[in-house]
Amino acid sequence: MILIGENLNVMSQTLGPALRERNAGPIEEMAREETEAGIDLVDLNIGPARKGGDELMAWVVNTVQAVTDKMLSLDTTNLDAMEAGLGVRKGPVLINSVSLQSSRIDRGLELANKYNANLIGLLWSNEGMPRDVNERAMHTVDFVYKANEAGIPNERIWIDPIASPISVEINQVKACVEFMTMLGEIAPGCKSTVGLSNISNGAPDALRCWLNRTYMIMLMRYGLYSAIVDAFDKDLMQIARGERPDIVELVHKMMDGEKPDISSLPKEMANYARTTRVLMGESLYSASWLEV
Ligand code: THG
Repeated sequence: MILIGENLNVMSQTLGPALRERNAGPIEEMAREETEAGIDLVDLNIGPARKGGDELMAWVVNTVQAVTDKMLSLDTTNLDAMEAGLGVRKGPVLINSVSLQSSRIDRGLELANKYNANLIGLLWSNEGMPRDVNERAMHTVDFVYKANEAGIPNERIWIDPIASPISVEINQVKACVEFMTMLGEIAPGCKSTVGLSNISNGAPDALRCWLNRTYMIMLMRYGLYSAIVDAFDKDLMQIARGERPDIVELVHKMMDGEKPDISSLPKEMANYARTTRVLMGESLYSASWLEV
């Protein structure tokens, strides 16, 4: 699995001000720490950055590429900022992201072509969030067709089906898993990615990691290529690196219909088993799902 570190973002209470003040120290430190934690790409999330986004993105790219050799993922909806970052980038790069919205897709694809970049195809359209697995499939076909027409081969496209919080709708959680089973057929050669922490948005902080890790394992079963993750969740990193086959086996067997006796499992395994049941929609999500 290719891991994209989510931690360098403008929502952060320390990094937000550092970005606005062009204070390089905390930004460099975060890029170094994510690199040491073992991520493969550093996501540079400057948000919508409507004012001065171009100058900001160029500054972040320069700041970060001075301290890490990792591939960079430029995360903004502002395509002027995207182009400014691409213009100063000296190594491989991922455009995060290009959506299907008619106001964005042509320019986004043009940038990917011009700068020979990889790109995340975000399945967000003029109508907003896809409603189910069928809309995700339709949007993927559209996106890949347009990208190919613009000269971008499938190998450079990473499709993101858009994970959404379990606290909002379990059917959307299931739709992304189902989508993963179809992607290889719909778009051969395309890669995949997903923002894992989205799934636990709104859940109590101490419990978010269980949802993030378990969802990753479920998507891994159908070949998830990469994920945007919390670089400092050590257990998640270990699972992604194949160092916890015991947990992966438990979750995958449950997806195949096995029903382990959860009360007889050790606490850690029981947590994964309970979380799997919630993410499969077999038991209701509540903020105390681990206790049930
Ligand atoms: N798909 C793609 N790109 C994405 C997302 C996606 N980029 C943004 C987001 N989703 C992934 N990045 C984050 C970054 C931070 C958090 C979640 C997802 C997060 N942060 C904590 C919080 O808000 O509580 C802590 C913030 C902090 O202090 O660092 O949850 O889906 N293509």
